[in-house]
Amino acid sequence: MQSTRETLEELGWNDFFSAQVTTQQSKQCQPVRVMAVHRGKIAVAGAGALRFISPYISGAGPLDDHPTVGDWLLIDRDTAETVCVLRRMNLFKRRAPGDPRKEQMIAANVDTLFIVASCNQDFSVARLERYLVLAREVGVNPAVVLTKTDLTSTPETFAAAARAIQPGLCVELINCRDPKSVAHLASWCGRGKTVALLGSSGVGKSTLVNTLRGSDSIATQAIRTGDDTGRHTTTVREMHRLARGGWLLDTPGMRELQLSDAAEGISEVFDDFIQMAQRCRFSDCAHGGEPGCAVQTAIAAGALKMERFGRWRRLAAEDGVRSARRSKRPR
Ligand SMILES: Nc1nc2c(ncn2[C@@H]2O[C@H](COP(=O)(O)OP(=O)(O)OP(=O)(O)O)[C@@H](O)[C@H]2O)c(=O)[nH]1
Ligand SMILES: [Mg+2]
Ligand SMILES: [Zn+2]
Repeated sequence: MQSTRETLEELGWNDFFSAQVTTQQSKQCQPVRVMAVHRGKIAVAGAGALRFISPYISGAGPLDDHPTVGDWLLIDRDTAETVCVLRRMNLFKRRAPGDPRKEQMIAANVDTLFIVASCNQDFSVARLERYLVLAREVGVNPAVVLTKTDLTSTPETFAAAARAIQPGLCVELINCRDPKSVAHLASWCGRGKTVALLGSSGVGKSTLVNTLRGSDSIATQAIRTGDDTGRHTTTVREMHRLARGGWLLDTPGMRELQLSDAAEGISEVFDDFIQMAQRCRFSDCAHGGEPGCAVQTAIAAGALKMERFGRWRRLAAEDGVRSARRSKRPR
């Protein structure tokens, strides 16, 4: 029989979380991790079996106080009511689709992010950059996982485009359906570690999780032939266990990833532009044709790419507008 501590550690428990629990709380409460978020209920696992509880916390305030997948909660030993969400190592959020004033939590307490995209006509550098900005902002180590290498004769072209986004970025090429091709990805996901998979619908997130687990328990579905986009098959954010002990967090494909308050992430991913902009003559240079603009000079000389400049401006403008709008909101 393994101890409670060992069971919790397999779920990702560590000193960061245990240090937050008071002696009083440890008598009355037990820690559990949110394994899945369903409509109106959450699945949690701890020292006991998996069970479903209400996501409701009495007295909870803003969105961040509520549980999301990957969270550690303290629940009452008698009533199973959630007492609190423990402070997170990290939290992935985005602007809620359809309502830019709201945020949506994606996942918490993630060790590695797999940014999943496929080697087909749905591939987009701009989209990869958005996910990468999110990972840098949140402070979680990312790897770009490019799928469907079996369906293209030029997988390296896709990999090169992804690698060009940021020096040192880890880019993996795989066929999700082939156990041999995906096996090495399991090394990111050791005992108690959580790897979250984010990406558009149809890129193969669930297929990858199934193959790594040697199972077909998660539903997958063929993509549309016209434009290679997916059919939004996965609807639940859910953690899946690997035999060797780690966790893969499968998520529903995102139509759009609208970032919120991501200035730091943007400046990390576009560090080449940030560095160059420091050499512009005017400190408030908008790089739109001002005299002495180092950015435009570098673009003209071919040292920086025009398309990348456009994407950087778009992300920065989007983030600036959002952050300004938010800071005006009454608290
Ligand atoms: N040939 C090939 N097909 C793949 C690969 N990865 C996924 N597929 C297929 O692509 C389709 C979509 O895969 P899913 O795993 O459902 O995609 P998903 O990212 O989970 O999509 P959502 O749940 O909608 O977000 C399925 O028919 C898979 O069999 C791959 O590497 N090669
Ligand atoms: Mg899926
Ligand atoms: Zn400039």
